[in-house]
Amino acid sequence: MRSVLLMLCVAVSLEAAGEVVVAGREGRVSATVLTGLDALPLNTMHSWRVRLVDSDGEPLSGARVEVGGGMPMHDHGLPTEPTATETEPGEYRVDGVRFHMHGHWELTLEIREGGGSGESGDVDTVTIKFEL
Ligand SMILES: [Cu+2]
Repeated sequence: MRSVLLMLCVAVSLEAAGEVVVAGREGRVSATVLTGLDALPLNTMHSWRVRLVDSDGEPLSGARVEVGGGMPMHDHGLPTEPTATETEPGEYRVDGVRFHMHGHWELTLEIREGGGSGESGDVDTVTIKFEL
């Protein structure tokens, strides 16, 4: 099982204008990072913009997105607790992002069904990998 999971590596491809498309681990969601990953600021609070679509390419609206991540090689998480807010259908703004050192980082979006409270189904997890 573990080897299967490892083979389902996140596919990252470059799109036009520095946009990066990352497929979710389960293949149910695709995230387009609209914020240029090649010009991220160091030690500065900033926001990301991410567009989420479902497997049919339709905007994924109303999802609850939990943001995590860190530096896996340093075994530490993010120095802040970013939050995601939907600004238009399928487009989410991640606020409160700050990276405090150069190196290899990952930002993880755990995407769950929105609406209602309490338990709701996991939809997919997107891991965005980049160098700072
Ligand atoms: Cu580190």
